[in-house]
Amino acid sequence: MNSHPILDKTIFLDTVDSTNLELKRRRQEFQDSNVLVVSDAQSQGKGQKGRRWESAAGLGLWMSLYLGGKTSLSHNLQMLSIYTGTVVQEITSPLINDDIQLKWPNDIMINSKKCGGILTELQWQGEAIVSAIIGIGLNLSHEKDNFAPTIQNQATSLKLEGLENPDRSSLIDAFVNSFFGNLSSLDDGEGLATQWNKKAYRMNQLVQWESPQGYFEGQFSGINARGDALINIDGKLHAFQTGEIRLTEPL
Ligand code: BT5
Repeated sequence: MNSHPILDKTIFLDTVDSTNLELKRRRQEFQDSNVLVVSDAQSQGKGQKGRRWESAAGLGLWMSLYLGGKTSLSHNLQMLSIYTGTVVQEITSPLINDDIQLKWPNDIMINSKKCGGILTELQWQGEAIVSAIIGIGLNLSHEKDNFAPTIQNQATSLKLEGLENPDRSSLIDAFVNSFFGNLSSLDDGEGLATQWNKKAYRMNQLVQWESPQGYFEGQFSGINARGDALINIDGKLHAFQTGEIRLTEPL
């Protein structure tokens, strides 16, 4: 791990298909730098597994961080997402009265509604990770009807949660300072897991769990030092690298 990696450049765009895609296209140009791209709007904001991320103009913080080779990337994808979630949690918590929670693997939750999401993608050369792109979407100024009807009951924004005037640029500054300032905590998987677990959504609660291995009900027991989700199913602890807690009411 480089002792003090820094952000080399920030690029502001009015609109783009996806800030993750923009960085992927421009990887040759950025080489081993660390670059942040922020866009007012995204026409094809991406979630995981080809899902769509609503990214209307001026309503949110839509940005992606490219980490070139200067920042040693010996970490797994899960831990980069986990770390990024704790950073977003930390910088947003002081702004509102409610608890901001982290839903495995990559959601920012307030009052059981989704306020943000993280999409981390790694670029490989053979066995080595050569760069990472971490996309962060955070809903800032949405009113309820700014969201598509299909997600109105499960999405929220900082404004809807009581922050009168969310300020995008101070959030960007806070994110960059905290992300690069605490990067060494990525080397301490146990510590990071402990920190994440304190803020975990549905911790120690019964959850419905959907994964490639099947559909389960069990008690969510946080994450381990690799960022795997731990689910207690019939008294036995299982570690999952993929899967999702279904966004339904508590059982
Ligand atoms: C995520 O995916 O939560 C990752 C979202 C990452 C978005 C950022 S924005 C900057 C960067 N550039 C990109 O193109 N992407 C990243 P996932 O867990 O798959 O959640 C997607 C699901 O969340 C959708 O299927 C909807 O149900 C819901 N959703 C879509 N837009 C939303 C929004 N703005 N707020 C809350 N929920 C939303």
